[in-house]
Amino acid sequence: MADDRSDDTIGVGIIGAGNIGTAHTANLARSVSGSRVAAVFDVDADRAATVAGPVGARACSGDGGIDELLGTEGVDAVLIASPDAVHAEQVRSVLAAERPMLCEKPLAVTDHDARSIVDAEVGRGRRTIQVGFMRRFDPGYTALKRELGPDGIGEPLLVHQLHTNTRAPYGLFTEQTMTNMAIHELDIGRWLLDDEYESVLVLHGRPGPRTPEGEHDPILVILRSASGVLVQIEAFVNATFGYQVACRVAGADGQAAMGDGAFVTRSRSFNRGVDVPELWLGRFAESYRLQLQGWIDAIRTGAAPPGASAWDGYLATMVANRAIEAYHRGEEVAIEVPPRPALYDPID
Ligand code: ISE
Repeated sequence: MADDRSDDTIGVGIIGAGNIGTAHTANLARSVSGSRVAAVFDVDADRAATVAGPVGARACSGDGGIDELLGTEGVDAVLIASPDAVHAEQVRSVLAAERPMLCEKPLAVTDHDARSIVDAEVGRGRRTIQVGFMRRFDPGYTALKRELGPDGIGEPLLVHQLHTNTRAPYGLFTEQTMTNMAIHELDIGRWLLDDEYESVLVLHGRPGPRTPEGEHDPILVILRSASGVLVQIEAFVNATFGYQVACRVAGADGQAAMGDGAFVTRSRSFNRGVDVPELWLGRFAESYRLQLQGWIDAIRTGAAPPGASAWDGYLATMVANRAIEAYHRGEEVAIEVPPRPALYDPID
């Protein structure tokens, strides 16, 4: 039960009962050991109740915002799965309430907000924020990363990343393509290469037929890393055929590619093919579960959060904003990465 303190499980308060909040709730309640869902907040009271009810959690809504959730007994940690625009403000409240948190990407929409979160965490002297870049836990991406380097394909020279969404349910805004969708690619590129970006250029061609006036889709985001690797991202939001993520790295001694994961290839009636998922929840189901398990285990053992840090979240947001600038200016824009605070030094 939500307020049963007789065990040592971590009680999680979920903020946001939409698609991803619902998926995280089910995972924490059923597939992640050492956790339970203590409370669920949503601005829509019915939605909060629908998600909280089946897992025996308290449903919170109403004028107090997330204060009721933060004040609920047994909320030891918080998972932020609300709309992007309110992440920064909620992260600050959870920091003030001194709870460890997993914040869905993006950490914040603006550089200024993301940086102020980093500064607040540094001021507290302890890492308590993890950002939901779940691909870092994906068996496909982790296998791809192992291929890079002297024992695999040699020095990486070029990275091609492909990312499609079936549709844009809340409207298509090119700036949002950067901060909500392509931001996964920006993060995974840095992580794969262990490198920072130095410049970004955004190209667009003829917009697809479902693109609103003044916006662009698909787009190409082209980055150059500090060590000289080119990273090219194809981001297509209204791709209609389904959800797809793929990555190919060309190295000095070979190439490594990662596609859709282990989907079944079906041969029938003189035809061979695979199903394409509609959404990311299926493609990345195992990554979401592993991400949550790692987060909960770290809280239980007092270890630092194992995934993307607030610093990684800040850099992803900062680079997405330089990409927005490059898109509007129609030219290559320099990316300046400030010195990393010692709090985020890698732990061996
Ligand atoms: C969505 O917002 C996500 O966060 C998914 O992880 C991503 O793959 C998708 O393209 C985004 O639209």
